[in-house]
Amino acid sequence: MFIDRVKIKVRAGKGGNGMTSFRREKHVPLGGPYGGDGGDGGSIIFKVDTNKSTLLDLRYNKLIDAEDGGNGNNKKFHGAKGGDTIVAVPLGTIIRDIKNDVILADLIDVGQQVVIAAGGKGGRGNFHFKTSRNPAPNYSEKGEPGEERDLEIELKLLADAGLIGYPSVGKSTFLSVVSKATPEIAAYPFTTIVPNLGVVQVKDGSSFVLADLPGLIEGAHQGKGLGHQFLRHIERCRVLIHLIDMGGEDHRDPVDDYKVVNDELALYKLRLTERPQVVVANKMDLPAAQENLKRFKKAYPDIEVFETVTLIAEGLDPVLYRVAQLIRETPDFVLNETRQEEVVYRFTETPPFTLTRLGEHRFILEGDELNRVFQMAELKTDEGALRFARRLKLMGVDEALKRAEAQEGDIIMINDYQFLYRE
Ligand SMILES: Nc1nc2c(ncn2[C@@H]2O[C@H](COP(=O)(O)OP(=O)(O)OP(=O)(O)O)[C@@H](O)[C@H]2O)c(=O)[nH]1
Ligand SMILES: [Mg+2]
Repeated sequence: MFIDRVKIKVRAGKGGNGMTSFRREKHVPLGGPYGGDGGDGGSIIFKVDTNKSTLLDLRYNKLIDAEDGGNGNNKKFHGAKGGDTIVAVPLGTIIRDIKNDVILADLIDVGQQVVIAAGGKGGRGNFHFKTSRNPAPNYSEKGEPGEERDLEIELKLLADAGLIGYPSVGKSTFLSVVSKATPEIAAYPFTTIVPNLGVVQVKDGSSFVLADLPGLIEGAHQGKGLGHQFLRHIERCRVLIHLIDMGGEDHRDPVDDYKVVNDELALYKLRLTERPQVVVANKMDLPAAQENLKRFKKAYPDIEVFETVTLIAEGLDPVLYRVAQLIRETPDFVLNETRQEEVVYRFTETPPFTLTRLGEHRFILEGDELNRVFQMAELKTDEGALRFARRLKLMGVDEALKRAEAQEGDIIMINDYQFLYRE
């Protein structure tokens, strides 16, 4: 099965909690803070694997997570780092964050890898918080939550050139004779139901990747219009090879076929008709071919037409030279998405918190950054709670509450917790 679009959730590992402990040894009567740091959580990393050609593996994997970091321990022992999870995907995979609608990665290089969700930092142990004013801090940090994202993952094949045309015109035969690829070839339409790729070595020393795509037909035959869903794989091709069955098998008219396929390309949004096309008159061995070609040239006098018999590999070299030349001359087509490599986002454009009044004496505080600070806070000790309060103040929460005219004793909710407001 060829799977080229899936939605999944990824959740990186949480950082381990920092430890609160004190040195207790016979010969050290007043031991200082001695709690170790938590280990960082594991990250989710996407990596190109050239042995993969579809996103099938991801289909059954709705949630991908990574290991949590270990908690810090006594005697300043650090918790273990959580293991990363490596997700292998085919070349040409695009990863989009659904919530923020941004492309996180466009994996277009062999071996390329990108951190898609970063593991949470380990919390710091209490010995980090030792100051001259507070030589024995009775709190430590909890681990930071790992990043969590909903992703849409899409595969767009990376080929320099793509074979297009009506069903049964000989596209797969073409690919099989110019490369080592072995696509299925048969005398019925829609033999090819998944794209095939092959590497073409041109005799001038250059080479390019060629995609054989399922046959295209008029949108009217939608039940059979398999090719349409594969059009987006053409988006990345610089050059199209448009194959025409000049023999007119299946009682079709090659002059018509050519127009119908181009019309279908135009219906698709992404400038497919602007790509240079190499027009190939195939099946020139069939009886009606010469006659049809004459009519074709009359109908399209300005088009350069290459004549081939792909079945016996005749006439192919001139086509390949031309394609290689056009690939060199044609710049990359900029898609309607910005291409970004190796980026990890922290979405700072969202405000650190929002404050909403729920009732006369009740407010709720929400937001990603606020939540992160809350998750890392150690609220069991007074000192820890105080530190949390200070961090909220730094974020501007106190200011916001004042502006919202909160009064002494009002209830402030964060997640499921309730705090009393005191100035
Ligand atoms: N006579 C003749 N037959 C050919 C030639 N090239 C291919 N064929 C035959 O045409 C039929 C279809 O060939 P394919 O290569 O499977 O065609 P396709 O365009 O990939 O077809 P779909 O995948 O179904 O869209 C097969 O029976 C081939 O043997 C040719 O140059 N001359
Ligand atoms: Mg085919």
